[in-house]
Amino acid sequence: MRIIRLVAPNTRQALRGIRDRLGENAVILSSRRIAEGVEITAGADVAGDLADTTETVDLTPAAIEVPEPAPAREPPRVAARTVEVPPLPRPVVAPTALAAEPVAAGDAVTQELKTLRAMLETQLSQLAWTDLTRRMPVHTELLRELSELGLARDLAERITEQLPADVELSFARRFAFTAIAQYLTVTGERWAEEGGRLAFIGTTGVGKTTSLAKIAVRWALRHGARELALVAADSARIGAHDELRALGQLLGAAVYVPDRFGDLPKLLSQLTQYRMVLIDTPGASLRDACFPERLNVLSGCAPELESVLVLSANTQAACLEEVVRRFQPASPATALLTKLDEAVSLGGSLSVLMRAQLKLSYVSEGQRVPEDLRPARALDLVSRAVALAKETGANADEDLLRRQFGKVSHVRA
Ligand SMILES: Nc1nc2c(ncn2[C@@H]2O[C@H](COP(=O)(O)OP(=O)(O)OP(=O)(O)O)[C@@H](O)[C@H]2O)c(=O)[nH]1
Ligand SMILES: [Mg+2]
Repeated sequence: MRIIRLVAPNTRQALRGIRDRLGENAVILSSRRIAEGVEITAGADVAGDLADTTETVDLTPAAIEVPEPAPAREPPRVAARTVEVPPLPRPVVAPTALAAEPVAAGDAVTQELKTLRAMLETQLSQLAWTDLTRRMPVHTELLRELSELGLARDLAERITEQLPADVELSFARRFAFTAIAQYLTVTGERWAEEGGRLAFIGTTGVGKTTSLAKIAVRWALRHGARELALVAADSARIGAHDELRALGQLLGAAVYVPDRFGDLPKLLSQLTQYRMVLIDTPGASLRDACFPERLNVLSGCAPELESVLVLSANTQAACLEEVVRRFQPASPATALLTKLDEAVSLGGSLSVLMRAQLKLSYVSEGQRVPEDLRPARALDLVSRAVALAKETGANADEDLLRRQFGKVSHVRA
């Protein structure tokens, strides 16, 4: 590798100097401000005599010899015959549109610097990832496999960093899967034994009412319906009340319909004789004006009322993160994961649960009531995530891996 330590009055000149000497593939190894301006050390893989050389370049005005000005010469005479200049091609964009957004010179430089910086960062992370792959092949293989499960980057890093340097891949895998299972908290069959006051909350169509029905039937099969009450608090969807009335009738359970969502606290205080109270809430569109108000009502009923955040496993992890954030005011401590049967990857949803420290109660994997519901078991879910990745042939993109984990390896280096 050819290494150059370059001093220049400013970053722009320093970067240009580096690019001129080392080319587009230069990688910044360090940079710092000094009294003369900036000092950047960069390297690039070059062949020939310059390979494995180190050089110091000083571009500050004091270091550069200013050549004597050349003696003034007669300006060259332009030939008398006129030169034919071809007409400019017609602009593709209307001139007014061009004039509307003039690019200031400063902006252009800033933009160029940003591009250059992004390019250099990408190259640095690529170099660092390649280096880590060579030095710690088991760790990088594990990072790749965890990415293929859909596990979030920070969790994959946290797990991999705990492994010793000379570890075998089979041990590393077992360690990682056990770690994920430990980070994932599950409630077990707490509700089925003790009952509770549960409000099923979540965005539209995720399976709130279906999951409520599954839990109601399971409770009725185990304890009978005498101590079971269903509360139809979804007045947003046509037919939502009827669904719950029909379920109540089928099970022989009491059904209550509050006039307004805000009446929930009062209604709950009247339902003390029931060991299991299951509340169906409207599917929340996050932009709905009533949404924050409903969350306030629910949080006002805590801790007697437990808000259960229903999340669909076939939703992108970034969307799930957003949903968890938006429902935070209702302080849900528990989640229920639906539509596992429709998910193509599970690591993302599990990462969201782990990050938010939401305890997972049940998982739902189909529409059948009550069959397609089972208590969440952490190791089963990890196995399921692995099986799904194999089934779908998930393949971590090499470029993405470099960009994601290159920085980690740089820190380790
Ligand atoms: N494949 C699959 N479908 C499910 C699952 N859970 C629920 N569904 C289906 O998803 C659709 C919506 O379910 P609902 O229970 O009505 O969802 P919701 O959250 O109550 O919907 P809104 O009240 O409209 O917000 C229905 O067709 C359910 O049968 C599941 O685990 N897997
Ligand atoms: Mg519903």
